[in-house]
Amino acid sequence: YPDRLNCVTEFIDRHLREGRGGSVAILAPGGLTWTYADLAAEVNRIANVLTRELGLVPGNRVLLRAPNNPTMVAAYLAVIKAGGIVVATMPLLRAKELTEIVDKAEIGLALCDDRLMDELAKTGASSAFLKRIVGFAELSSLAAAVSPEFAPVDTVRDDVCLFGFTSGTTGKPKCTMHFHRDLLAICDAYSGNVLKPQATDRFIGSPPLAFTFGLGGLVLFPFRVGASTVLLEKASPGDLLPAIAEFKPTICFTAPTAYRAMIPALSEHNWRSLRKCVSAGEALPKATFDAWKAATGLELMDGIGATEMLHIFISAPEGEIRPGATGKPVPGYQAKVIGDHGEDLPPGTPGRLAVRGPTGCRYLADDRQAKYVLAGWNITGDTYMADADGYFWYQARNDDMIVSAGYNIAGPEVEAALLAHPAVAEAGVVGKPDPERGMIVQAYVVLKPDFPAVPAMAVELQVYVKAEIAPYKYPRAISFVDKLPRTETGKLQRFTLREIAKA
Ligand code: 3SK
Repeated sequence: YPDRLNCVTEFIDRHLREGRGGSVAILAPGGLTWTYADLAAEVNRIANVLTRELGLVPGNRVLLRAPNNPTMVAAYLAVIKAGGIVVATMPLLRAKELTEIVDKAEIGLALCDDRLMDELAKTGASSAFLKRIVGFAELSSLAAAVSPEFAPVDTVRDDVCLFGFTSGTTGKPKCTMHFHRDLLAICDAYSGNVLKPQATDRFIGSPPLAFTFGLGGLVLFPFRVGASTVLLEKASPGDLLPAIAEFKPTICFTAPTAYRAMIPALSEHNWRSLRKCVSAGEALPKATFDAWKAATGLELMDGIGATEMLHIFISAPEGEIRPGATGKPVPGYQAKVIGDHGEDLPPGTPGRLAVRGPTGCRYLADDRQAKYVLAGWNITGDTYMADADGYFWYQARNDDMIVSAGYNIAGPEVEAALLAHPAVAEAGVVGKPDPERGMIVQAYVVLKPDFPAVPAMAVELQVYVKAEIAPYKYPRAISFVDKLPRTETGKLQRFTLREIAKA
């Protein structure tokens, strides 16, 4: 990429320069449609407000708080175009969590959807940093009064433009920093080589834009190629299928649990516009891959990414998908499996996943940097196995390994076995302290409607798992629950289950 680069020019201005200003960029429920020219004008107006009315100077951090909607996207790109650093936050965060972000990132200005103002106002009252909160209604009226022209601030490719916060599944937030060039790199590496979208594609999906999975899948990948995106404020599995029927998207981004949840209702909606379905954010159980394929004929495109890496770095394009494997390193990235002392492990041996490529981890002022990046390799915290053909097979998060009576048991493998049983809707498996075995395998199971949560069902599941995988891995304890604890992005919170198991 050129040394002087403001990435927003590549996502928007280039389309206008090359005659695509009239192409549709954004659609949303209620009939809203913005062309690239409409989006450019909106971004420019907000950038003018930021720099002229709100005093933004390059390098300032701006917090965004909104559901996935067009103003959120315009504000996002406006902050970057104006040389600022965007810090998008999950809509469900509470004041305490918002304050941690504001204080860590030293944020002085926030733009907030008016419906989500309450919690942020509490943060504003308590934080020494946050000086100004502008609601979207006020932002729109300020924007209406300024020019729709704005020259991008002359940033360089290694200027930071995005802070991505991740609490992962552990609960202690970390702030990752990403450059202008990183936002293009994920489009050109993963999307360009694996997803291969075209300008005629229409994207849809559920991840919040504050999660970089959603930012890439619902904004950057479509805009890199001049395609369109459907933005849904509500995108539970129950909302997604009717939206797919209404907007006729071709590419869907969501988590494995959402694909699984949509299967029973597929026959009630017209989903047949879909060509490609990306599954990430959590490991894809083979049972879900098989069930989606049986129901739709489409092969889910699995991928593993990380907020630290910005987006997906292992996946497989159509035609090269191997069911049960995550895939191969995305072109431009390298991956390997290493042992406890950093030594390369041979194919077939599970170990720690190490990855490097055009994007990588840069935490803001955080000791955990030294643990995440070793000799230039990012250690993602996942246990993987590579096969002789170079495919990578997910085993577990490193801390999801259950050591029971000397056996190493990957919780997700037991979950996958449980999920293959017709009665199981969801499963979470963790270690439970045990005086004899050190740990035992404890499963939390959500049953499908009409299946009884009785002791005989627990026994049936135990017998079933023993027949599916090595018998020593079977869950010695099974609890039936109504739902599993998940992050806002759909990831299973195993640390919460571990706490429950310990109690
Ligand atoms: O796998 C993930 O959790 C992820 C994180 C950030 C961006 C993309 C993905 C798939």
